[in-house]
Amino acid sequence: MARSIVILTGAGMSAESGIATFRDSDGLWENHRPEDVATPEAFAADPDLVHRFYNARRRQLTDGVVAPNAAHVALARLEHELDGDLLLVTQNIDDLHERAGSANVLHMHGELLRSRCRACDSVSEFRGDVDASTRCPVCGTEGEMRPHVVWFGEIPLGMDQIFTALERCDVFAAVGTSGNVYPAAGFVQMARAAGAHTVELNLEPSWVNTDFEETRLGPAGTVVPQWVDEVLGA
Ligand code: BJW
Repeated sequence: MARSIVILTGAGMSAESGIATFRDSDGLWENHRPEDVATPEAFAADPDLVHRFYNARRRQLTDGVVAPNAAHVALARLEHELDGDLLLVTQNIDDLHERAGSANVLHMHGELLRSRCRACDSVSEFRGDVDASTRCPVCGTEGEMRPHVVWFGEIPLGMDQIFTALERCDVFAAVGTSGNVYPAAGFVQMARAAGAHTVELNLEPSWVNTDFEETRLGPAGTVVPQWVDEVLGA
């Protein structure tokens, strides 16, 4: 029977690829307070600090060291072999889902390899460092480029498409996300209200774990391929 699946991924998805999560003890925000780097106000107050934070993370993506792990590969396989449709909504700004072969990926919190011009609102691919003197490749304005990411207080991307998919799905799975940040943390409730089966795959139960009908605990690189085998075998 054809099925409709929505998968939400978070930082835990990429942890085994060597990309730090946000809130774990060795996470990205051990060294940076969120309000210092992940708000529009922080960027306005200290653009150099924010550019340095994102430049370092961008270099990690482009220096050839990080690569998709078994969980990314399994979700790409699920998309291609499923008799039905799959929307992969990721909160991650890395490109590891695409590198693993996933095609229907929605980056609701933006993408690290793209930058946005605050003067003309264009979004351009940027693989190198960005700083206060970077020119917009579209309008030529200097000093108005910012990371194409969604900070606290900003509206996540693709919400209409996500809400429509959640209303129609019959399976909703969340992988490696702590359930701290909304609206993503509320997707499970929307999917359940629409009648979907809901499953959490995580190293530890998330803040919204009790909203899920099923939980599978373990590293994403182990539990996601097992779950995908079961879904495709069913
Ligand atoms: C493993 C693993 C392994 C480890 N295997 N698992 C009060 C109440 C409710 C909401 C609000 C409120 N006050 C304000 C709000 C809204 C606010 C919000 O949620 N604030 C909270 C702090 C309360 N949200 C917003 O402002 C959002 N916008 C918004 O709401 O607009 C209004 C609107 C919505 C909808 C329609 C229309 C209008 C914007 C949020 C933007 C978040 N941005 C960031 C930064 C992005 C750029 C960047 O990457 O730098 O997104 S913050 C950061 O958190 C990042 C992440 O995507 C996001 C979620 O983090 P994630 O992925 O869950 O990571 P961690 O570290 O928290 O968890 C890791 C998990 O992995 C853990 O569970 C581990 O167990 C697990 N793990 N290793 C499997 N090997």
